[in-house]
Amino acid sequence: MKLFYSPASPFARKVLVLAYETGLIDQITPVACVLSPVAPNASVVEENPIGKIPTLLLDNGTALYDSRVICEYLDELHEGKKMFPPAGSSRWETLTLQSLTDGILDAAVLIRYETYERSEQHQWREWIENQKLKIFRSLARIEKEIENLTGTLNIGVIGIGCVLGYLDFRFPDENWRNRCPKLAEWFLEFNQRTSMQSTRPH
Ligand SMILES: N[C@@H](CCC(=O)N[C@@H](CS)C(=O)NCC(=O)O)C(=O)O
Repeated sequence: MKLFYSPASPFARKVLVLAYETGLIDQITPVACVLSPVAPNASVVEENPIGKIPTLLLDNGTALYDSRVICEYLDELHEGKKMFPPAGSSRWETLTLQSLTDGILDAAVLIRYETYERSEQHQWREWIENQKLKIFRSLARIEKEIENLTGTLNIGVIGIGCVLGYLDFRFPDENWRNRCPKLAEWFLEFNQRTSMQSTRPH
C-alpha cells in the first residue's frame, strides 16, 4: 500500500499513528507530497479528484480517502485491539470525538492556508478569528472529558494527539496549554508514545 502524505499534515499523521499502534506500519510505503489548495499535486489528483492527503493506494489499484476511511480500513487489517469500537455507545462516542478532532484540524489547516498562502492585505481577519473560536471551544470540550479518556487508545484519542501536535507545530503562540492544563498533562505522556515520536510533524 502506498500512502500519499506530507510530514506536516495532521490528517496523514492520524493514519500513520494508527498504523504504528496497530503494527501495520511496515505494510505502508509513504510517498511524500507537496501540495496546497492552490498548488495541487498531479499524482494525488490522479488517485483522488479532491486532491487532498492522506490518500491510500491499495496494491490492487483502489484509492481510499479521506483519513477516516483509511483509518477504518487499516483497522480491519489487524487482529489486535481495535481503534474503532465495533458497536454500541462507545463506537458513537469515539466516532464523534474523531469528528470533533477532525473539525479542529479543518479549522487549523484553513487558518494556515489563509495566513500562509494569502497576502496579508487579502486575509479575512473575522473569518480567521471565528476559525480560532471553533478550535478553542472544541478544546474546552475535550479538556472537560480528558480525565475519562486517560489510559484509553482509540481513533478519537489519536485525533486529540494529532490536534495538539499540530497546534504546537503551526500555532505555538496560541499557548493552548494555558487554556487546557489537563490536556497539557495528558499530552505530556501521550506524546511519548513511539507512534507519536516517530511521526513528529516537520
Ligand atoms: N477530511 C480530510 C482532510 C484532509 C486535508 O485537509 N488535507 C490537507 C493537508 S493537511 C490537504 O490535502 N490539502 C490540500 C487541499 O486542500 O487541496 C481527511 O480527513 O483526510
